[in-house]
Amino acid sequence: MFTTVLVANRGEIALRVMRACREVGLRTVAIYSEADRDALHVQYADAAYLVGGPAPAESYLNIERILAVAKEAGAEAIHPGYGFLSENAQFARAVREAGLIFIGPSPETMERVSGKVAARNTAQQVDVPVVPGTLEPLEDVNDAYHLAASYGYPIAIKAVGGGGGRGLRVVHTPDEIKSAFESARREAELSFKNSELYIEKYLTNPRHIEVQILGDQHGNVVAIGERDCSVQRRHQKLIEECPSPVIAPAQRAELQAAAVRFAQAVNYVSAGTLEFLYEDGQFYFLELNSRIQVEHAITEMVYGIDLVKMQLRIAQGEPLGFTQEDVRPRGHAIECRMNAEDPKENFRPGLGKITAYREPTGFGVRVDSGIYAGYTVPQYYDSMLAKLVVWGQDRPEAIARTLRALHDYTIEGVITVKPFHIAVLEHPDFQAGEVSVNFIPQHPELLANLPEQTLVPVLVADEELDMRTFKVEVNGKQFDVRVAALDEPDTAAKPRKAARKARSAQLKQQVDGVVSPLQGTLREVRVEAGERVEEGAVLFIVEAMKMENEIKAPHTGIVETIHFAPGVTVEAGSVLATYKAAS
Ligand code: MV4
Repeated sequence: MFTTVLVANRGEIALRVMRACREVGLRTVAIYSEADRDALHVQYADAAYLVGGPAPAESYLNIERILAVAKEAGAEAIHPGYGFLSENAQFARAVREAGLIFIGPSPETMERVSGKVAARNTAQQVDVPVVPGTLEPLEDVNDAYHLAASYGYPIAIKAVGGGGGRGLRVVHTPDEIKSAFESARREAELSFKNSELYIEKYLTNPRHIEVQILGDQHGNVVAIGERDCSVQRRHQKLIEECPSPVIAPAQRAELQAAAVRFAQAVNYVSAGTLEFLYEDGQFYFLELNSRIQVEHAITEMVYGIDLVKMQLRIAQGEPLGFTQEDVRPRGHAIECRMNAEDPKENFRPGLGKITAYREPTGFGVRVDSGIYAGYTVPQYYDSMLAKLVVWGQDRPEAIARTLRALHDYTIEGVITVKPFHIAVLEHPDFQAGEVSVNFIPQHPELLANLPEQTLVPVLVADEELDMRTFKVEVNGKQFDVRVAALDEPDTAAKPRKAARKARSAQLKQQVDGVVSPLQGTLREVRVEAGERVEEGAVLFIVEAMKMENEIKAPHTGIVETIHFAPGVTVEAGSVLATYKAAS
């Protein structure tokens, strides 16, 4: 039995886990990085501990520090959320060796499913269909030639340690094999420190369908329906729905039975997901994800099961308490991931300060979010800010309600994928349920027709409010109260107010300058004051989310002033340079 849970994560999932803990009477401990001092999960937890610098390696991936905090805070169990350490068998083992409970499957199970070839073998042994392909890693490139000829082109070369599309190469003709094999091998070695490759027949237009499972510590396993996650870009899901519009009850029973056989073969405990490709009415096992997933909430809406609470109960040693016959779907649910990305710029992450924020509400609408008005999105983490999860009696009602909720959703100050979601949900192919993993590339007009999202330029780095913390005593109890001076007539506030007024006056005139569309670190300044620049010339490099972004001259002219030096953090909307007024 445990009474205190450390949540080794951040953002909406940390909050999601803590809410479940509260409901079952568990104390919660948050960890946070230096970039997350103002994050919601820190405010929500019963206790919060700083674990290190902003980089994930220093904080949310810092196993030693996390275990030390767990000990210090009196936590007896750790929930890893998704991402970060959630599928790290070494972490799960270290948690166990520290005498704590890892809320998830055993490290032995995680190791059994992380290798893709081993997982394919397990699937084959328990009669779960896999994509035609090899059941052993390739010896060399000659293997690849022979096997490709026997399966027929196109083929996929994949990394044994792979996932998320890395190390994946599609080969259409024999003369492409050698270079695809070599580059896949290099990428696999770099990404996974495992250069082993295998081959599958490439399915050209599949859907991505996944099955939710739950297993307890007494050998009981149930499957809780499927999710259709076909609307993706660069292997990042954007829209998911439950159930899949193409799976009828008989095939659902087949998929669920296959998932349960697989889970039992690997002694699966806790929540997990089996991923399948689905084409021409057939499903093929890809991999088992040994974590709670981002999109778990649509399954919760349709099946009425709190999956995170089940994870907590299972970790306490409780039996599932229901059987496969008790698992029945009701209605339809859709999730839209609310990412701070520009869909018109290849989904480039665009961060910044949330200037206005209002969540939709009403029947069937759930928002799991990690943000609030006034929050500055840090550049170090995933660009998903929140999830909109909507339930309807049937698919058309769920689509209509999701559209309504999207229109009711205000997020200002950062560019988001909201217009993309609206366009997909209004698209006749989506409404007909006709989607595949190639949906976005197959509909270039969808992105082309989206409205431009522009940020209001901010001339200077946004000044901080005059925040002061007072220690106060109320009814004999001490509190720290953080107070923002917004409109006081006293001495300190006056110049700030004046500065703000001057700035808004400048904004109204619209600045003729070069604006950074995203928050990040200014890496390079390639222009000097007084220089004449041509439209489209790269003037600045801003790094965010480990990606370098070129900031180009919006028009030809003479640059008069450069407002920032390399190395500083600039905000979304910051004017990096201004043009000389045309005379
Ligand atoms: C495939 C495939 C077609 N045939 N394997 C991409 C990431 C990894 N999880 C598996 N992926 C794919 N494997 C065979 N044999 C097509 C994809 C694929 C894909 C899969 C799921 C969701 C989106 C995708 C986008 C492109 C390709």
